[in-house]
Amino acid sequence: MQDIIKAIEEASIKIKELIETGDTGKSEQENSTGDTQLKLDIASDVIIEDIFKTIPSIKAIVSEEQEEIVNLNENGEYLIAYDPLDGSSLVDVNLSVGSIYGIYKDNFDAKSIIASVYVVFGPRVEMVVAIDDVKMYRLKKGKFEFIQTITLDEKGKLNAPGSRQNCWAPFHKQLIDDIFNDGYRLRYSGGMVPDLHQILLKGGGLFSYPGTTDRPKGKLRQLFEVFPFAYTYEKANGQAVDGFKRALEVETTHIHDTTPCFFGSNTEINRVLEVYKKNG
Ligand code: FDP
Repeated sequence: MQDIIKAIEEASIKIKELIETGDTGKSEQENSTGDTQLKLDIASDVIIEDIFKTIPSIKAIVSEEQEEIVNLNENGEYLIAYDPLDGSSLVDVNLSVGSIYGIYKDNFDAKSIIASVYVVFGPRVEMVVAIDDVKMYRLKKGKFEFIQTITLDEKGKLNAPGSRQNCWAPFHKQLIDDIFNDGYRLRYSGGMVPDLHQILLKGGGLFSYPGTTDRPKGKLRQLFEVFPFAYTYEKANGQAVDGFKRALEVETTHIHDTTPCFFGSNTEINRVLEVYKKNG
């Protein structure tokens, strides 16, 4: 596992350089979800794959930017699903973006996730590693230095409601309105990594990306985005659900499957579960 964390650190230093100097334009290609890939998405994917290929303990990898699983070492122990540069369309407006890594054993599914890492590229570069607990490191002079352990409070103050509001179910709209009416503040940049990082570091709140009339199964990808952050939130004493059950109980039938998802501290997630149980 330490080799994998080192590999992620190495890749992140290169991706930071790429973000600072690379072309933010579109490529000619689409990924399997139908998003037009940016040149930065493709270049960061290559950086990560090239480094993971040198690690003997990795059995196979799958990237959000690629159609298929790439088998690396038959006797390797770990499977890694990663989103090389989540929110990459925000680089041209100079907002924060991130990489997400889910580390699995045996299968690419929720039951098999054993660790998760994400890296935020903002004014600073920070890496958050969830194994038994959740530890944050910051890049300083070329090295990642331990900063703090992250734990969520029981209740937070932030509300980050994703997706198209005109496609929300009326009960979902009511839930979000009620949360704002209770005094929560809106915090939503459109980058999942910095938005979830903010809620983790400010003690709590709610990030939601529900099923909508245009996307009944949500937008966020299970293996690359939802399960890794669900693992992190649970290890930080928070919760992650699909509206009805733990996100880490959602079944995966295809590596690029999506799911509705809600991440937050206990008070807000219990509120989501109650409303969805009544209406869903
Ligand atoms: P993006 O499309 O820019 O890659 O991964 C999908 C994602 O960004 C998340 O980072 C972000 O939270 C979400 O989409 C934003 O979607 P909406 O604009 O639909 O809320």
